[in-house]
Amino acid sequence: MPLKNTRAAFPDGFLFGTATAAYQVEGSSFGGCGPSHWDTFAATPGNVVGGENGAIACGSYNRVNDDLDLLQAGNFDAYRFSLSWSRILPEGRGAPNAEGLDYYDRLVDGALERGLKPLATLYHWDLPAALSDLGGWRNRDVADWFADYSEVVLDRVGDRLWGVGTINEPWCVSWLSHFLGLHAPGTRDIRAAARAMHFVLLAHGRAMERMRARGQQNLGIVLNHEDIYPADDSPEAKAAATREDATYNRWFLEGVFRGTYPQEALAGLGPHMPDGWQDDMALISQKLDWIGTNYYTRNLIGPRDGLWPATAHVDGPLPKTEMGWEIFPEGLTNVLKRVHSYAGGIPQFVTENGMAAPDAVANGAVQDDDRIAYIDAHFGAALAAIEAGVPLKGYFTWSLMDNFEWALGYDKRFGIVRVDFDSLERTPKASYQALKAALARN
Ligand code: IFM
Repeated sequence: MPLKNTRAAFPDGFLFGTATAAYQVEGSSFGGCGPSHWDTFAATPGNVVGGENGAIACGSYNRVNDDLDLLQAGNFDAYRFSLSWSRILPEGRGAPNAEGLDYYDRLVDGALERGLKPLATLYHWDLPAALSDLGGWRNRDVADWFADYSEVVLDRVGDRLWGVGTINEPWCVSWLSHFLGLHAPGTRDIRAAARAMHFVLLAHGRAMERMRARGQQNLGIVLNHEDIYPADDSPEAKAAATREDATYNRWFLEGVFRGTYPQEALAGLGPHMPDGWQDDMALISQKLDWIGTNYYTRNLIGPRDGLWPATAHVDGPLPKTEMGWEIFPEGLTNVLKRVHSYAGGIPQFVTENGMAAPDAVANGAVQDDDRIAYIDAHFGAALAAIEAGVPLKGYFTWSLMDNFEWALGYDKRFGIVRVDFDSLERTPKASYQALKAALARN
């Protein structure tokens, strides 16, 4: 099944890539990587489906050239990957792990040799356990630890990176992990959440400042957004959707682009914020070179009895992915336009978009037409955003390959390449072949 929207439909120079994250693909047991809070969270019963973890994952640590070959053969232009803080600094600070830095050196050189632009994410969730012991994202010092780590990375590979993103999905780092408790460190505490919501952006700001001072180019951050709607016409549902939107979307957009936080979020988080947080907002809202948007779904929200924020997800009627997420491509257009209204003229990227699907294997092949249709529809939505004036410059499919889907273990497959988690063999799916054909440069 071919894609209707091909490279030819996009402006010249539009970048197509795929995205992965260190803990999800590398294998944290290889190469002198230190323990991260994901290793310990996963070792705690009940946190991850099947008691799984990222110790082996896709074994990319030992197969990075194979993975880069797949990207090159798939006609992609760029690779968005993350570096593991705990692989580079096993104690979070102090002496670097030479093997870990060598690995990223090989990764970056290997990408460039294949004509792929390396877009590095500095933090995609694998906080060193030693820093978690010190309070992790609840401790203001995390901003300096992160900035120091960013310098260790750039000392080694900064000269060859096409671009750098500081943090992936700060909502997940803070709210999902410290308020909802669904990701590491699994905390459910409003004071922890308020601090993490602020310190994750402070860490972004501190690292930006440090990277700018050394002349590093093309710096941004990756925010995740949902297109949020009231579940019905009632004033209660509207107010609940506004509260949800304030914590999920506006906190990060307003923080990064305006140096403010929304009142609807401060109504709950304000009493738990660290003293003097207002003084950090200029650093948090310094100039960016680009903004990344991760988009998967819309979210219908209704009210819930009880404590702030008193919101509840309401099951919607649209077809859903394996994650139970409604498929709503228009939401990508909406979200990109909204980001543009905050970000002005800076380049925008879809840094993640994709779907988990049941992926039946027949004669060793995966005919994932549902994923092809999803990607094609979202390409269409990206084109609609460009048509509407959004300076969208690239799109990264999540993900290059099936990988460790965090609390859902290896159950949910997002890859355009299938991974057999026993043999670690990679098999391109029909979606990979469809993208390869659509992205061919004629
Ligand atoms: O797998 C994750 C990724 O790490 C961050 N964004 C969403 C993806 C799918 O859940």
